[in-house]
Amino acid sequence: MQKKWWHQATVYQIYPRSFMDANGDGIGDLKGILSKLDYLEKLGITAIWLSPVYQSPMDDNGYDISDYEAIAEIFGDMSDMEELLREAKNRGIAVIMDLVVNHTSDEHAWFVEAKKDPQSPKRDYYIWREEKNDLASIFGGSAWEYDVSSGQYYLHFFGQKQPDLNWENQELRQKIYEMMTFWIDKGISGFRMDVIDMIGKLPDQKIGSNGPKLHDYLQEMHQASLLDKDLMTVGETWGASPEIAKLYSKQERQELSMVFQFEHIGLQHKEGQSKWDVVSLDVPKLKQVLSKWQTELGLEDGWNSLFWNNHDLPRVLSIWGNTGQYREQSAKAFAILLHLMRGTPYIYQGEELGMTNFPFEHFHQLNDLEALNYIREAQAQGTSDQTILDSIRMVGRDNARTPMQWDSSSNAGFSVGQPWLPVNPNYQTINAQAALEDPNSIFYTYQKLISLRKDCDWLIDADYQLLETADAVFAYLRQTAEESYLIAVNLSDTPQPFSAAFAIKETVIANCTTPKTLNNMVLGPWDAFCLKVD
Ligand code: TEU
Ligand code: CA
Repeated sequence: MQKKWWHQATVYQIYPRSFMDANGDGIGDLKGILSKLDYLEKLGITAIWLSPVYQSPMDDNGYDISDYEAIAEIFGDMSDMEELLREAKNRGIAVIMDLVVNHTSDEHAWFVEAKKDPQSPKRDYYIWREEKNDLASIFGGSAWEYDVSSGQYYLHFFGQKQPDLNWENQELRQKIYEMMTFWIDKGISGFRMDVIDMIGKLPDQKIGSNGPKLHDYLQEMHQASLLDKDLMTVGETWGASPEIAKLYSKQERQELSMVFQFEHIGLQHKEGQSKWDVVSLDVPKLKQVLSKWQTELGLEDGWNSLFWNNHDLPRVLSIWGNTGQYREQSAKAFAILLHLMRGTPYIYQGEELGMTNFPFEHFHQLNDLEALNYIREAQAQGTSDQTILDSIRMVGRDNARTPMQWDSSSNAGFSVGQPWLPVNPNYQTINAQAALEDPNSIFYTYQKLISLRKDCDWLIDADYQLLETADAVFAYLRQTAEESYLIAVNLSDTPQPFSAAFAIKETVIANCTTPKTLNNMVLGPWDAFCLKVD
């Protein structure tokens, strides 16, 4: 394997609507991000993954693109984007853009033309059928929408305003590769590829993800736009197994740098049920899933992403951690546990402050179309409003999308206007200013982990071994020919016994007083440490 810059990178995800509002309209924007680059530089991150800022009617907050080469007016304009790329570069920060090419908005010029004129070559950029089958949209309801004017149905695996592109059309594929080159020429450092596992879909066979031509398309894309450019590409691949992950990310196959797979996130809900059927954390299962990925994606075999949060997921502290007495301790524990594994770590905005889910009380406080569709469907099936609200408070996507908490001034310093989503009422204590002033804050744990990632080759090279422990303890060993590191984390609110037959050489990082000996010790609630051992 050839070592690349992104093996040592830590990526920070920005959801632009909610990061920082510079012009007071209540919606985050590019100038807002520019004003916070110094903060990100201080945190030390290598790269920003910027959720979509392209022109869009914002039905799915920018994951419905109407022009791939224009910036949404609410976020700014192309010169703001160019300034962001320049200023990020000056601080040694790469910018990775979100590439949403499984679907466009129904307001994209291609779809407008396709719909208006069934004879147009653009018609075949999308997927039309005389009859619909029972394919379901991921956001609820049928995946087929009837178009009255042509008497045909078009496919949309997501919202009705997100028609799926037909990747079998070669002209369309070329258009996408050209668009990617347009952005690469502007100076971006790579792409996060939205639901990329779905571009090989075969709707008649009811195949959504992992269709037969998926990897052919990715190799074609690589040849057309990515070859020899030292970019970082990460595929959002919900249904990847380690075998599939190797197809995407083995270097010699020339597809993507890494996968972003969700097997551990699947533990948030009952097996075989929808995401809304939430269950509590099963630590032994978490150990099994994360360890499987650690051992199966070896150094020669591809590369994984490491994450707890993103803009589609609940805040990890609210679903698996402790948002009360042990909020800071559990936030640091999750950070230490994940960032010392093999892979590229991702931090979602506010995670470095220990932000939590929002205490939603009314449906009208919600914005996300996935949640709004769910409410309609669940009500129709007779589920009580309270049960629906409980699920949304746990796993609704708006939890991650409330405004970033910068300080204790009104609206958490996010905006002088009325924010598009309510600010979490805990902003008076949980905010960036308070974190920066406290040398023991979660922020500085992340800062330290990010700097370790840059400095320590063992984080990339060392192999991984899960240790036998009490159920609630997650402990693993990372070893190279020369060095051994022990990471031990108590994922519970109660003290846990721990014992390991190693001599301690030094402390790498810890959220607690580190022990003098590993022989029969006790880990306090949410204690976590990494020790160099012999
Ligand atoms: O997400 C893909 C996806 O499958 C999610 O919709 C997921 O099932 C759901 O959010 C879990 O709650 C990507 C983007 O990350 C998401 O924001 C977009 O809405 C979606 O694609 C459509 O572009
Ligand atoms: Ca704004």
